[in-house]
Amino acid sequence: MFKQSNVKYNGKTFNLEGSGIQKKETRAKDLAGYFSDLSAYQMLDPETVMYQVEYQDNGLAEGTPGGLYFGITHLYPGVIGEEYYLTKGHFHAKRDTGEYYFGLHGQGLLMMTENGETVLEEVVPGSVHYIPGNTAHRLINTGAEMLSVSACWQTESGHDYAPPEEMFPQRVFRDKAGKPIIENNS
Ligand code: PAN
Ligand code: ZN
Repeated sequence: MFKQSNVKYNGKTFNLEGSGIQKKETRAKDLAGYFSDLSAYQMLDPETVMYQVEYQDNGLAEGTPGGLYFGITHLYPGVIGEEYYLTKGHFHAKRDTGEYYFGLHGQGLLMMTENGETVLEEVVPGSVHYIPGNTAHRLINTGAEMLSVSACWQTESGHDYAPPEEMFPQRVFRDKAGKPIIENNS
């Protein structure tokens, strides 16, 4: 029997379409403590949507062994002070579970930190990124457009949103030439 998948990726809008698509928005008010320039952060409307994650509800409860989830993150472009917009970032609650990210649109960085060592991979359309287990990971939008990145992770993984300064010892700012620079947390 031939059957069509009930979810499709739209390559023009970079969105998922079909049945069972869930959407989760993260707003400025959800990111208290994540940016270094507190006064610039406080000037932002707390309701500003910073990023959206859409994912297929495949019926598996988080924690189910053996399954996978598929989702797409859309991170808006911008800076707070001179620090680029970013996702919260997290460890997986089940630490030793990895994840794949795949760049769809825009330009950014994938920050990965394990044991205090940070790697920043450039995310562009078509780039494939393996995030090993035990590694805190977040996206940073260094471009002028929406950064859209798909992800596939285990249903068992869960998310551990540890305090950002415990996960990431470095930050990415826009320099005077408009290019990303890395700085250590002070
Ligand atoms: C991604 C992230 C997504 C949003 O799907 O959950 O990019 O980032 P935060 O969860 O850090 O807010 C993923 O890594 N899942 O495991
Ligand atoms: Zn993850």
